[in-house]
Amino acid sequence: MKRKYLSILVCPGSIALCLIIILGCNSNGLGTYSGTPYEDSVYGEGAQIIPGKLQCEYYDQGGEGIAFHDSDSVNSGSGGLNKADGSYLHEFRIHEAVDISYTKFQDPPIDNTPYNFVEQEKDQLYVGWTEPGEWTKYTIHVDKEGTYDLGLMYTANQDGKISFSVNDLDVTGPIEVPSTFVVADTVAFRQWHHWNYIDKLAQIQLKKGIQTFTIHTVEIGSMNYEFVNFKLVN
Ligand SMILES: [Ca+2]
Ligand SMILES: [Ca+2]
Repeated sequence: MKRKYLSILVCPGSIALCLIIILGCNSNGLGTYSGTPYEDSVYGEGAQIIPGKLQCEYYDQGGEGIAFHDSDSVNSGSGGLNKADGSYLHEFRIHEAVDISYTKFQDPPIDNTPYNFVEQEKDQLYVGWTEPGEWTKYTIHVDKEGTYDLGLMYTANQDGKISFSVNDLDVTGPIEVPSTFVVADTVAFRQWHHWNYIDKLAQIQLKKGIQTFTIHTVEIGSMNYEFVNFKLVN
């Protein structure tokens, strides 16, 4: 909910009315940002709590240019690769442009190959089909002020680069994300499905309270983002 304030001051010694118009002061403390935490019938906890795991698929509500930027207007995962069938996993944010899929454990394997660098779980939603210039934004509730290591659960078809912003300020610059390509895997599409976790991709400072966090795909893309772990180090 937005509150707008209009203050009119009569300046001493002047016939002019000084109008101080403070527009767009959002009651959530995020200035002019109009996005809101994601919620649906399964997830209703509001802003994601830090420290903890930030689920990449729960980027804010608010649409293109506000809560995310995507290169096209369709979801290549939900309703695309994963045909609409009434299920939560196949229809998750189906009408939004951000491309979302989920980890599939099956035979023959997809996300459950021996080529995973770390153990992964099934049915984990993730943001995929990423391209340079795309981003997703999250309202976060930072419970403890301090220094945080950021860990990333991801796949990368090639070496890529991402960056992170807090309250729209770039706090990391471009960060290299190592490829998870495995030559020994001869199934071409699975080069997007070798999961890896880096526990200290970046280190950032966070103040306590409600703020925004943004994941930017900077170079190459073709990365899948499952979650970002915020670990308080001091
Ligand atoms: Ca898309
Ligand atoms: Ca996830």
